[in-house]
Amino acid sequence: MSDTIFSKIIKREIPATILYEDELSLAFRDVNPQAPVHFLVIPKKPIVKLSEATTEDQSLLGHLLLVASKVADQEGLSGFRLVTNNGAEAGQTVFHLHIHVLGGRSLDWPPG
Ligand code: D5M
Repeated sequence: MSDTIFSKIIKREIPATILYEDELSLAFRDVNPQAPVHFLVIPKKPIVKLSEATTEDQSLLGHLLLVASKVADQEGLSGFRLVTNNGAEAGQTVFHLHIHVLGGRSLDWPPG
């Protein structure tokens, strides 16, 4: 996988507002927020998209969900939404797996 903007954020080659980091993951604010609180949770492992994850990544994927919930709590969110765009057709623009976490306003359903 070639370097994406997110691997540059992991390596601190470009700035980001980092909310949480551990050995497996990073959470930082989305540069183009779609809600009052909008951050991304990414694995440090460069998985291109969810459909390229394997059973080897099972515990890592669970870890990302728990990080999303922990940081949402840190951000004062009780209700929040997780979104993962898988592939260009679904709106994915950065090809390093990421979970959007959105909250701080009421969210419509179904999404667009
Ligand atoms: O979402 C990719 C998301 O990544 C999109 O909401 C903007 C965000 N983004 C892009 N570049 C940056 C930087 N440099 N910092 C923070 N956030 C960024 P997708 O699901 O792929 O459409």
